[in-house]
Amino acid sequence: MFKNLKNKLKGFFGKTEESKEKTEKKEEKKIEKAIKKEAKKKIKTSEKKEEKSKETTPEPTPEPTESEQEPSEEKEKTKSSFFSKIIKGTTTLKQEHLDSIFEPLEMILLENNVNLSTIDKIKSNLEKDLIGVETKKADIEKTIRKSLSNSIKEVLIEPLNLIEKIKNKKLEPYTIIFFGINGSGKTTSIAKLAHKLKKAGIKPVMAAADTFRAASIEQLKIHGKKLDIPVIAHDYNSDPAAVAFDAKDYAKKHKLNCVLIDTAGRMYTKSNLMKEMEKIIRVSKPDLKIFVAESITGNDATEQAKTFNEAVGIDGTILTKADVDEKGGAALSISQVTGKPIYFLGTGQGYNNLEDFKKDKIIKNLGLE
Ligand SMILES: Nc1nc2c(ncn2[C@@H]2O[C@H](COP(=O)(O)OP(=O)(O)OP(=O)(O)O)[C@@H](O)[C@H]2O)c(=O)[nH]1
Ligand SMILES: [Mg+2]
Repeated sequence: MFKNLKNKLKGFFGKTEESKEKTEKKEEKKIEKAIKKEAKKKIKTSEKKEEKSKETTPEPTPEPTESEQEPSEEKEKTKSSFFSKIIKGTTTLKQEHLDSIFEPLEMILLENNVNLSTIDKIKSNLEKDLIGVETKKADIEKTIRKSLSNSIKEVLIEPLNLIEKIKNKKLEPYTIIFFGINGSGKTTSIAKLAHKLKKAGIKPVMAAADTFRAASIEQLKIHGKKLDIPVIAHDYNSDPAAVAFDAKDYAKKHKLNCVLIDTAGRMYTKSNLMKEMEKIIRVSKPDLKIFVAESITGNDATEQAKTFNEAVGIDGTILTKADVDEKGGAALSISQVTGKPIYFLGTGQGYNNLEDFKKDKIIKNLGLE
């Protein structure tokens, strides 16, 4: 995840590195020239002395060739780096400095699926953090890097410890419902989470409340068999709300701690399907409503999160297929747009490929630590 965004940010900051190298080389050249000039002068004065003693007319001092001339101020300007163009010596950062810094950064973020409102939020965080700050030219890269890292951390939302929350619910089983568009990774994520919970000493049950898609019930039953976790199912085309209700009932009777409800993939634009979703929620009274989205779909995933949130209210997101997403902007955008945490990242097809969402890890993946 973030491979592309990380490289772009590296390039953005790398410009100062490049400039450091250039400046050093320039300095070396200057010294070399100064030594050569000094040597020439010495030769000339000794020649002059010789000539004077011979009482002949001295030769005119030759003009330095173009390559020997000191670089003009204009040349210095065009050669200077992106950041050093903005900062001279020690500078107190102002809005216009921030605007120049943000212009290329905005392009990088846009190209990597960060949506506009999230970019605005990062920008305003950067402004809050940097305007009025006194920085030296030599420290500017570090200052901006740190501030960008803080700005992104402010946009990302980490969840509370889900395992603790489930364990702390004593009287009733903790109920989680999963929804999202077709093929986003709901069923696989439920199986991965069930496996994680079981490893943590929690006893889950899975509810096959996708009674619509062919083979969906068998798919969940296969996971249940492999993981040795019970699955509650009715027939195809039966009422999904009734399946969820029965699974909860089964959990209570068998003293299981957690119910994981799978639902059919639905387009958020279909109002009848969203109404059905509302009914399942009303009947199962979940503690947590998890929206499942594919990270690779970028701004589409962000748009879905917004619409699902408005329709049924989401408590958090699982972002799947992060293993095949090189951009990663959806993680930033979905957090910002919904104001709800990302619980997990799906990082592959195996049962262990469900990573806790940690801000520090994201910052590390972005190369911004
Ligand atoms: N690489 C990768 N593949 C994943 C991940 N999560 C799910 N998949 C794959 O995505 C495909 C769809 O996953 P499902 O879990 O069936 O998706 P769904 O949302 O339940 O699909 P519907 O029930 O048809 O709406 C499967 O081939 C999964 O193996 C992930 O994190 N990484
Ligand atoms: Mg499914």
